[in-house]
Amino acid sequence: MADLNGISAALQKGDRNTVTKLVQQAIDEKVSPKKILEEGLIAGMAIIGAKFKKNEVYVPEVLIAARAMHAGMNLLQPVLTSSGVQPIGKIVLGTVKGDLHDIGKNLVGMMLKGGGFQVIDLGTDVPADKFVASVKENGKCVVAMSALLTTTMPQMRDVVKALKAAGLTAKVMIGGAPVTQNYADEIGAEGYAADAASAVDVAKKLVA
Ligand code: B1M
Repeated sequence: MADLNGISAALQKGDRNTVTKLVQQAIDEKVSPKKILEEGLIAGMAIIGAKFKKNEVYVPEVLIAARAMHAGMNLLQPVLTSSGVQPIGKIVLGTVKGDLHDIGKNLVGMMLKGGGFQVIDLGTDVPADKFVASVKENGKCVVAMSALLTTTMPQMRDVVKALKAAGLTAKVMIGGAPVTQNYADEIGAEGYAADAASAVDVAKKLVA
């Protein structure tokens, strides 16, 4: 019988072989892909996110859990697509222009995917016009920016301005080691998250 709790538990351990086996078994038993996603993969990732927030697990554990999540998602994706399950929102994610740090950004992306979002990852060193073009292309979405350098933080303000100048109403959330809630307020970004797990909560509020 399909073992959704087992999927969640294996994902938390970063055991991608077991995740793969149990997800395939659930698919074969015709369990709804939405149920496998929500009660297996997303449930496991939510627990990892909560533990990460409380410093009960660290970056390596989150990365191996995310790798297991990807293994499960790879099997689930075609079934999800054919059964019409929609993501809860779209996120255009990137590290701002001049900044090559992507470890935190990637973690945020993985947690957002784990939280049920579709993530369009523009990579690092992303100029304002690329964010703008992606929002135009993807329609309703949240723009999520990461910056690790005090010298690149001002790029976030430029992106907010560029979105406004282009007449786009996409909400913006920001994060990264030097970034603060005060800075988000100052530049008119609607959301700020201190870590990858909180980023999921903030993104959910912004699409609500
Ligand atoms: Co760079 N670097 N680095 N670096 N680097 C820092 C950031 C620095 C603090 C080191 C130091 O001096 N103590 C310093 C910045 C100083 C400052 O501006 N205040 C620094 C510097 C100066 C530089 C260079 C300028 C060095 C040089 O060349 N002279 C250079 C700049 C290159 C560039 O970007 N143009 C540079 C280069 C590099 C490497 C390429 C070597 C490498 C990056 C590799 C990579 O990312 N692929 C690197 C690294 C690894 C670091 C440190 C050591 C680690 C960063 C990291 O990945 N942390 C870092 C020192 C440190 O932080 N201890 C440092 C782990 C990661 C999980 O955390 O990214 O903070 P973090 O993400 C967190 C949160 O911030 C948050 O969630 C994540 C998970 O909880 N978060 C978000 C991040 N983005 C978010 C977005 C959100 C929400 C939350 O919403 C959208």
